[in-house]
Amino acid sequence: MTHARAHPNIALVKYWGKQDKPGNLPATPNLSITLDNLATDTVVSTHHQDEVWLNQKQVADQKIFRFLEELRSEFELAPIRIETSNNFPTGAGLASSASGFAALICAINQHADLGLNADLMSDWARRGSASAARSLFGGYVALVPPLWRAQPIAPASHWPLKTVVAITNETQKSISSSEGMERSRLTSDFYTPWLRGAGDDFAAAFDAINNKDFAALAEIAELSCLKMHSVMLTSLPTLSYWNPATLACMDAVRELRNQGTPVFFTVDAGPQVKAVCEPQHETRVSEVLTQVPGVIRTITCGLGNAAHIVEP
Ligand code: 2P0
Repeated sequence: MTHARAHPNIALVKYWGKQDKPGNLPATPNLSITLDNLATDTVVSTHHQDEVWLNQKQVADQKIFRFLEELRSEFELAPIRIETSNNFPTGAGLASSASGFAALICAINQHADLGLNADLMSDWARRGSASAARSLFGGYVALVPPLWRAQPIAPASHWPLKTVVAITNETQKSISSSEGMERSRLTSDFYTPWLRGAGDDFAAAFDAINNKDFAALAEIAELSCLKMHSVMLTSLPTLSYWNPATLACMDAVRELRNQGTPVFFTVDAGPQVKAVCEPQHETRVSEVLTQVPGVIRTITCGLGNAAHIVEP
C-alpha cells in the first residue's frame, strides 16, 4: 500500500486550449503557484481488478482508466485499487484533477517501482490532466515547451505569497475543462488572439516573480485570467463559470486594491475566487471576502510543496 499527497495549483498565466496532437499538450506556456492547505491524498494497493474510490465512493472515472491503459502500454502494472480523497470541493474549479493526477502518478511510481524521476512523473501527470504536471512541484512552477514537463521556477521561500480562496459554490461543474477548452478552440473568435498573447503574458509573469514585483504580477495575472474568461464567454455555446458572488468577490478585490491593499484575483473553470496577496495582508483580505454576499467560506493557503510519498 502506497500513500501519496499532492496539492492543487492555481495558474497565474492560464492554460486553456490544447495542441492538436497526442500527449495532452497545452497550446500555450503557463505558470502556477502550488497551494499548501488544499490536498489530495491517494492510496494505491494491489487488487484483483482496477478500482477507483473517490471521497469514499466507488467511481468509474474514464480519465483514470484511460491513464492506466496508457501507463500499461509502457510499464508492467498489475491491477490496482486507487483510493483518493480531497480535503476541498472536487471538480469545482479548485484544480482537483491537478492534485489528483499528480498524487496518482507519484503513488503508482512508488507502488509499482516504475523508477520515474520528478520530470518524468510530471510528463505522465500531464497526460492525465495538463495542469497536474505543475503539481509535481512546489512553489512557482512553469509548464513550457519543448518538453511540456513542468519546471520549478522559484521555491516558496523566494516570495511566500498567500492565497485566500473564496468558495461561492461547492457543486461539481457540468462541463469539464477538457470539453470546455475544446469548445473554445473550435468556436471562440477570441481563441487565436488568446494564443498569440500567451508568450508575452508568460514572460511578464516570469519576470515579475523573479523581481518580486507585486504590481506587475497582479496586472498580468488578472489580465491572463480575464482573457481566458473572455475566450470562455465567447465560445458557442457560451462557457460561463461565474455566479453573482464570483463577480462580487472580484469587485471586492479591486476595491481593496484601490484602497491601498496589494491583492489580485484569479478565477479558474469554476465560480471560486482566489485572492493573492503578501502575508501581511492575508487577514484583511480574508475578512473582506468572508463578508461578500454568497461566499460560503474562505480558505487561506500558503505556497505548497511538491507531490510526495507519505510514509506510514
Ligand atoms: C489552468 N485550468 O491553467 C487552467 C485554468 C482551468 C482554468 O488547467 O484537459 O483539468 O485535463 O488537461 O488540466 C484545467 O484543465 O485539463 C486547467 P485537461 P485540466 O489551471
